[in-house]
Amino acid sequence: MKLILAIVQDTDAPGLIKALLERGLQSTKLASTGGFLREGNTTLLIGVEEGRVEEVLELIREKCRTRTRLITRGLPLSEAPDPFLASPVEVEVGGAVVFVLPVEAFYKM
Ligand code: 2BA
Repeated sequence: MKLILAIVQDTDAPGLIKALLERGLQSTKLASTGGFLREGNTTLLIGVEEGRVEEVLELIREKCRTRTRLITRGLPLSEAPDPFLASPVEVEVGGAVVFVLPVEAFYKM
């Protein structure tokens, strides 16, 4: 068995969870926050048999879109010594960041 840990954008999570459910795949949704943007994202825990990992990865690819976010880092424009330092920077986020972990044991008690 494998544990797939998928960090996805909040807007993509419902569609992905639904698609997993339609294939009989269970998931647990955790509210998480990205360390860089410090914005909410969703972490899904998906436990699957090894033979279904590719199927899950394919669904993630299908349901999670790459988006660009404009961020302004540092001082507010009015306080910046050089306005260019405060100009927005484009950052690409997602589709998904995925870890596939081995599961030593799985119990439902
Ligand atoms: P964040 O940490 O908020 O990062 C959002 C996006 O900002 C990243 O998208 C990446 O494109 C960009 N980014 C991150 N750190 C950067 C830096 N030092 N300089 C410039 N740009 C930077 P993704 O790579 O798609 O990551 C989306 C989210 O997945 C991340 O949100 C974080 O929550 C998680 N993540 C990504 N890599 C991870 C890792 N190695 N371990 C744990 N979580 C990770």
